[in-house]
Amino acid sequence: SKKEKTLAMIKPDAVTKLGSIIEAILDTGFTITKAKMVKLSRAEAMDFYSEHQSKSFFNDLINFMTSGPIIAMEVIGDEAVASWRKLLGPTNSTVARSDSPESIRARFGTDGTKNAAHGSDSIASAARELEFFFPSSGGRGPKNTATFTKST
Ligand code: YYY
Ligand code: MG
Repeated sequence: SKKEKTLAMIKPDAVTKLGSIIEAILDTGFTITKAKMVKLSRAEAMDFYSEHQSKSFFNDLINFMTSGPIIAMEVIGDEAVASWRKLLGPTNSTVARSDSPESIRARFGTDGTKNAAHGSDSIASAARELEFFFPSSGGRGPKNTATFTKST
């Protein structure tokens, strides 16, 4: 069992479901080690999703991702990258509702763009995306780390 870190991000269509999504994350056995709510600027959203800049859906994606607050979390667990994406379900929430009805995107997402949450697609992406939201040169404010996990 190799522990990995991944970025779990709740998108604007599902921020009000924070409680239920945290419950699902903890019930799956993950530990949450960082959390932050922010509203992304267009430049920030375009940077975060730069791999998709040439795609036809890019503008819709950026409009959606800047439409309201998002909540970023660092999540740790066994094979967390793949395991969190499995819990997320298929990219398209409509597909998720038929193929993986218990998944986060099935339960809380809207459609092919508004799909409730994000998960890093590799260990390298996770490192980049965690640094995007939680820079290691952290600026001002409290510095002690904290974690929570489900007590069994
Ligand atoms: O990694 P994942 O989020 O499951 O999908 P990606 O292919 O990386 O696409 C990123 C993001 O873009 C997706 O979560 C929704 C949106 N999107 C879209 O609006 N339309 C598509 N046809 C594909 C993706
Ligand atoms: Mg992706």
